[in-house]
Amino acid sequence: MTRLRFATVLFFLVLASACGRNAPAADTNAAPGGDSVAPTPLSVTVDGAGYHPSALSAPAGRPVRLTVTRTSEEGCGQEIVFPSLELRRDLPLNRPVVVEFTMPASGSVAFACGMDMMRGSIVAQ
Ligand SMILES: [Cu+2]
Repeated sequence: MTRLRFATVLFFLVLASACGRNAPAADTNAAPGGDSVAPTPLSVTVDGAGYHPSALSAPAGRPVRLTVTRTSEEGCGQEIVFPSLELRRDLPLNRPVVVEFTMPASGSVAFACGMDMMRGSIVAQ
């Protein structure tokens, strides 16, 4: 009989430990470690008159998330070109297009329409 009682106690002990999983929840709000940097959000619109604004700035050497929206059928803003980045994007009317890149350590990132008539730039600072 003592053997059975021992087995019963053991059974409940196992059961209790199996249920004892109230460990603190994983910290999902932990800040990302290291040097990951959130991109600088910038936005520009383009219409028949050009880019608005045409002069922007962003921290040197840091990532940029530039949203470009063409708001007019006038002009030739259907395409935006970033010569120094060898980057080219089509701009559908009223549809924001996101361009992500890293700012140079100094100088600026220029952008223009496909024919290099309308121009703008982002200065690294
Ligand atoms: Cu043009």
